[in-house]
Amino acid sequence: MLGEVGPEVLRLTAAARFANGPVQSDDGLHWDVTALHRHALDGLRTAAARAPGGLVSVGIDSWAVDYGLLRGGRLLAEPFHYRDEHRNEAGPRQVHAQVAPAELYARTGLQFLPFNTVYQLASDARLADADRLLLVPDLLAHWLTGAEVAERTNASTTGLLSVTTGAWDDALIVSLGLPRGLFADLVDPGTTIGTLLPEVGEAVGAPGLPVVAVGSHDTASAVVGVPMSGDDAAYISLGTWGLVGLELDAPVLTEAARAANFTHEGGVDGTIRFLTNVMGTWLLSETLRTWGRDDLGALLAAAADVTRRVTVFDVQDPRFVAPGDMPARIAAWCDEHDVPAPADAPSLVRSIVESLAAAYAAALATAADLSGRTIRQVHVVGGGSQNALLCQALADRTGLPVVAGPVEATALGNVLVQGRAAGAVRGTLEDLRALVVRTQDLRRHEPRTRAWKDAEL
Ligand code: LRH
Repeated sequence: MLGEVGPEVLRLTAAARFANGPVQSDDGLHWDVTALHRHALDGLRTAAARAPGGLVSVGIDSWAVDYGLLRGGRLLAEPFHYRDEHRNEAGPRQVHAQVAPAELYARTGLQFLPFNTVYQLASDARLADADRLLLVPDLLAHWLTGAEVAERTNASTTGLLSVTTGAWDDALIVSLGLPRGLFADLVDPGTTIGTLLPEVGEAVGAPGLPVVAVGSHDTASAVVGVPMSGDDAAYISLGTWGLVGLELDAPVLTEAARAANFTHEGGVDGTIRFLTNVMGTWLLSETLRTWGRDDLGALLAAAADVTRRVTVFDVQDPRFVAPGDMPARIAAWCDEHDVPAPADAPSLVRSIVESLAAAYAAALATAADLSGRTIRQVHVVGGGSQNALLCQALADRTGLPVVAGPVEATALGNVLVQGRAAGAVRGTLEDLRALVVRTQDLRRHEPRTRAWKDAEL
């Protein structure tokens, strides 16, 4: 994405878009990060050619938890993909035999997700050959600059960072038998990681371009781009996941928070994302993939016309995490729970939408209970914010206004942090978000029910 940032300007144009799917190999599910790197360089070349006064900097973000293992600066193999059912079974068992889940939570504040980096490492045979671990954005930054760093927001998703100090938890790393030298020095968003290696700068037409750390965890950048203010707003960063929660400045490390699986991920400017991972648009995209269709808009329009009551199923059932035939899995869930399975495509899509909205409403209620905050407004950002049927269902189920947008919150959060580092904009997150409000298209969905929690969940 090419971004333009100034005191009254915040604009993005896409320089390149490309697919990014899992690749199945004998030893498990992988990412094709080499292809991502190639596409990213193509995008950078296009952006550099289009930027009127040349590029000022580049910042990298991606999904969290996944990593490349290197030896002597070279990647040993394509990174594993976190949606691998088999790997996700083995890791937690091994780690919990060494350190109890309650202790992990007390030290790191991280929700239990079977694919947190700490669990993936426990079952990674390549570890013995590696001398460096870099999370995906850090790996790309390494290829661009030669530097090896660990950007702090994304590092917080490894399960190896202390929630109290924000530093690597050395004692935990040692007690899990992991080599401390594997983990690079931490850097904060806004820091310059390095400049493009001469051959990279030549190839993309931007010699000497600085690579600046941003919230390299996509959700950290997305939350920078949430047009919220005050402490009564909640957000849902809605992509393949629905990341539902609040921004806090102090952790809530209670047993209730652990039981509800609420996490404390590191945010930009030392903020804490107190949220839980709920299923996201993955259910819809895998359903369409199974059907061989790509007309989500038409299906949502048909789903909006469904007047029969549809089944609300548990979108958090682990069976929905891995790639596969979602319509069959949803039907199996309904059979097992003695409820009617949706009979046709529009009903199934409506059932997914209502089930997601119900899960988000429940997670918002839990976030409010656990933090003691009152939620008066819900922001939905990311690709899923374009799903008006879902946003309205959420407004109706919570009884709260839902503000949808921006769609590209992650890219906006990324360029805002770069813009601030370059001195093009100033201020706190509150100021950056005010710029989002002044410049971006937002859509408001008013609730059609009376009050919070009145709606049937
Ligand atoms: C969203 C996301 C989320 C993580 C998951 C692995 O893209 O980064 O915040 O939990 O991917």
